[in-house]
Amino acid sequence: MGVAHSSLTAGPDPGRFITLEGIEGAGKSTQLSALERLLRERGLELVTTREPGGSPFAERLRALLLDPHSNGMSATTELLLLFAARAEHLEKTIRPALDAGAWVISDRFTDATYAYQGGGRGVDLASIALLEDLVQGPLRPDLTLLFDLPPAVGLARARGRPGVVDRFESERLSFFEAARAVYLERAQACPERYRLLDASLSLEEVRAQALAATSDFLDRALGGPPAEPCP
Ligand code: T5A
Repeated sequence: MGVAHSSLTAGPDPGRFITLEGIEGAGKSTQLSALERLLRERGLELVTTREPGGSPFAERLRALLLDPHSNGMSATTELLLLFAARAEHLEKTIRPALDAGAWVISDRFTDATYAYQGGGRGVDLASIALLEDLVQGPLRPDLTLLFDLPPAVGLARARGRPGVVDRFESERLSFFEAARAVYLERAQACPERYRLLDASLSLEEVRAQALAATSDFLDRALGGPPAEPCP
């Protein structure tokens, strides 16, 4: 997916923020176009975006973060670069869209930091929470679709594609096992926000689950104000 794209006009309802999460090869990017179609068919203005990245400068930080030549970067440097990219992404793309009444779907957001840097790299989760508050204020996703599958299956899919294996994809299996565990813990702690999808199934079955979860959320969201976010 490229940098964010949109057509913005103010709507009467506040925009909602949807994130797609899961380990490598879970199928998030593949299913994004079906979700996009669903929202547009319901007449919603929509911005699709991704992390790391989603604004011009954040995309430059993404290139640094994914480059295999950046190996050896300390976990703290990686964490701060991710939140620097997120600050840009929020300021240049996400907040303007939500403020204009558009809906936003982001392929990854801060849950990925808890999973990869917290679970995978062992960064203290409280430090991540501090940066989250600093950079985001109270903003949290309204809905998170967690594409869950065994890391071995996801990695086989991701590494089976042509092209260079990026810095994260070349991590060991235990890194992704730890990331998955954090994702699942977070989803369990906040069932109001997360929808857990079985991403090990076929493309069509995963799509059906993603569309059903989003459709259900749409019905509730269009009928009332946003729910209180989990802390
Ligand atoms: N990161 C990111 C952090 O460490 N911390 C952070 O805070 C953030 C925001 C981003 C990297 O940055 C890290 C995490 C990532 O490692 P990326 O390239 O954007 O790098 O990584 P991903 O988002 O993981 O992208 P992937 O492409 O690997 O995963 P997707 O999008 O979940 O998978 P997708 O849709 O591209 O599918 C992968 C392959 O599997 C096939 C597809 O056709 C494709 O070939 N596939 C299926 N095959 C069979 N059955 C299905 N159900 C399938 N679904 C997809």
